[in-house]
Amino acid sequence: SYGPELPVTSPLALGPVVSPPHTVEGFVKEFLHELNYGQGVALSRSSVNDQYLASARAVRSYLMAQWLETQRRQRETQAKSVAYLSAEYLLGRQFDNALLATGLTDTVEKGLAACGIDIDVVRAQEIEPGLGNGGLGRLAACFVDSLASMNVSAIGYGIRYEFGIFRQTFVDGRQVEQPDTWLDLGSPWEVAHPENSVQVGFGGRTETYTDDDGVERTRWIPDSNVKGIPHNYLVPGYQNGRVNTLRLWSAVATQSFDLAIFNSGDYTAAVRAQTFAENISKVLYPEDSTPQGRELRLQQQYFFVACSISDFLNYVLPADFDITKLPERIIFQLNDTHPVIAIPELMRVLVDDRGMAWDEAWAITQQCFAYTCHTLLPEALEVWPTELLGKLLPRHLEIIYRINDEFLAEVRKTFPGDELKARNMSIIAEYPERSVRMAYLATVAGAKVNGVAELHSQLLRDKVLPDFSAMWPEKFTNVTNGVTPRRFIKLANPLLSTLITDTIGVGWLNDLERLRELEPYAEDPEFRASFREVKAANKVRLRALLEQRDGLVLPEDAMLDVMVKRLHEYKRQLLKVLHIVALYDLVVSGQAKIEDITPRTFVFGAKAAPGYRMAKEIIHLINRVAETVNNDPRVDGRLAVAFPPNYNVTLAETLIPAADLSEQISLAGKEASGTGNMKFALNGALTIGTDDGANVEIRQLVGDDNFFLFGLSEPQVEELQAKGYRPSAFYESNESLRRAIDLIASGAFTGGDREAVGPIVGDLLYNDRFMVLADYQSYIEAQERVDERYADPDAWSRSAILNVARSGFFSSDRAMTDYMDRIWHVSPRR
Ligand code: 8GP
Repeated sequence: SYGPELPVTSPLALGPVVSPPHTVEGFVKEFLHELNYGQGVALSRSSVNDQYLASARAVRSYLMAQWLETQRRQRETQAKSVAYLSAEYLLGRQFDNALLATGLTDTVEKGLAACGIDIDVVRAQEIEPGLGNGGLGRLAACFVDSLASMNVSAIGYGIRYEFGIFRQTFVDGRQVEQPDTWLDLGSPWEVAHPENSVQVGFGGRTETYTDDDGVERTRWIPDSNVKGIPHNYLVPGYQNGRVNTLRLWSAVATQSFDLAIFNSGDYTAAVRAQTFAENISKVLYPEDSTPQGRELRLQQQYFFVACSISDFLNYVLPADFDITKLPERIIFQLNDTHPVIAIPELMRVLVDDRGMAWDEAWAITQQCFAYTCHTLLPEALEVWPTELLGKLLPRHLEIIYRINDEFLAEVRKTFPGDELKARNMSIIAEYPERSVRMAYLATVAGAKVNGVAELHSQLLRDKVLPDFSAMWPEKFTNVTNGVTPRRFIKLANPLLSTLITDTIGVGWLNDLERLRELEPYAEDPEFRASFREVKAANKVRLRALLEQRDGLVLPEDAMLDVMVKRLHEYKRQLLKVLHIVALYDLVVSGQAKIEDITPRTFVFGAKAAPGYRMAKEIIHLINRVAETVNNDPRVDGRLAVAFPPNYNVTLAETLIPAADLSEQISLAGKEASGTGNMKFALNGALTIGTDDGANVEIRQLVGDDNFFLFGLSEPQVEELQAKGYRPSAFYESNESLRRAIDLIASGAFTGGDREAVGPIVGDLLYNDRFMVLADYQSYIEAQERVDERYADPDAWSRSAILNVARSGFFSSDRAMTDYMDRIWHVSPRR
């Protein structure tokens, strides 16, 4: 029940909830109220953290009224909604985003100043919620922002991890992970609703029984339960009055401990249930593209989707909702395979709990899900051993088996006599162990399957799911990723935003194709000069931040060449290292005069999965190269390498606007899309990149002249692989490459220690799965073209401006429009 109908008679209690006035006085009053009555502290005695928490809560009050109104309207219209199911949301800081959405930035700045508080100090106090690993989690955050900003009825569901992505530190150049204690100083942006908690079962067994109508049914009898508590995050649209919900679940025990066992003295046993439960939302799996952590990860996945489905059916939908109409009210978008266990869960709820016939439930389920794949690496496609699944979720395994049986019958009908086809397409794999292929399950059950860039969607159809795309060609579609211009242009790059608005007027922030209107200004010397001033100022801002954050001092007036993304072999940070080492070698061997080298500062940002050995070796090598190059007087600061630890959304927001060159150098066919590539282009960096992921579309849009393409194409990669790739052949035939590798191998960067670089050198020469050596020469030549262009500031600025002007397509608003048209069939509210 949701509060009394009667006898509340006061107009204050009955009227719509009103937000505090949008004035400096209004804010100050709210702020002091939060400080005094929320934090329980006087202004004169308040800490920076008190001030931050009170400011955040005061700003939240403004959103609250809109949030309640958004929900009221949704209950009234019962419009079809999107539920985005994602195990990760890499949100970034909330404070500035909330100020932007509410239009309160100046008001709050003045209000705090009136209280003697510097808003920048308050800003800096916020710890970003790092509830994601990389691209996939950040994409989810961009999408919920766009959905709210486009006035789409949507809800995000996920997990409220107590510890987000680890905090990266370097010790002797090696990555050391520290826990991310983001909740320690309070979490002002969330509203917990324990009264709306949901109970979720695990383990146990199933049994059949005959119901009152004489129908044979199955039920699941779990042997343990966990309670999910919803924490609501407010997702404000950009100055449009809508505030959507991001609902993150945290797990607690159903009874915190067994009092009888506790009294008997066995304390550990008494809290075991509690430990089991609380572990579920304890920590984000710090992996990107390779599934490890087994049982707990599956528990997390089931936990959050079971909570979410129950929440939607039982709380969000009206009590008298006709469940057969479910597809008219909801589409669940599966963000990769992590939430795919939602499919058998919905079947279980419909068939076992709600008594629906199997066929009807299946028809409904097939309309309620759509699946997005974010990878092409085979090792990243999740499979769950049936033994584990059966132990943890016995009923779900039965349901998956039945889905598979019926599906295989269809396959045999479509491809008669082709038993191999049936085996290849089976949701159940038999080797190396019997397991469930989650991507197949999602494809069979989903109304649509999409990749995240044109090339990726094509390869998904041709290479990963060819039999499925032959069987159901219309199921497959593409939606190229996008990024939110609110966070990644307006907030991250206020100077560029002002320049754009001064030039083309307002309105581009939620209609990003309007950036096209900048195109003619690429030819305008005055505009180019202003554009360069913005870039220069952003570099100053970055220098100040890195000095204060990490004690790193960057040289002035150098090209800023940036590679930020997760550390993975396929992304080829090593290729970047080889380029740096080759330049360094030119200088120290006397082959080039130092004055002839374009001054460049190379910036890396990258976390490696803690269990990914080679990735950690590469981090170590980058740090060693940085140390050597930065301290060599012969280089004279003209080449410098900076590797600030703990790259995250907050750092990206200062780093990307300062960049001149964006490194997008994955082996063709391996990067599904990339989204950093889009952020750089939108902020006026030029890309050096392979024909991979969304780079392909960036290049098509910005034009070949404004993009430095290099490397093998995907078909060429395939061809070389088929022919038999021998990296050592490239080593032997390319002097610059050989010298660079030899220099590394000699221990020149590791204090003479050759063993420290052994694994990397050995792998490059004898394995090189991602063809670093094959693309080396082409990369070096492209970098020479970069230097040439950079030597002509007007030519460079022209290209940079055209990058901005022609990248409006990469707004996540456009991506949402594509999802709405091609997959969800929902429209924005008026
Ligand atoms: C990433 C892709 O690597 C990146 O290209 C893409 O831009 C991003 O998703 C958003 O679509 N993929 C993953 O993070 C990923 O696949 N993670 C694990 C589930 C395997």
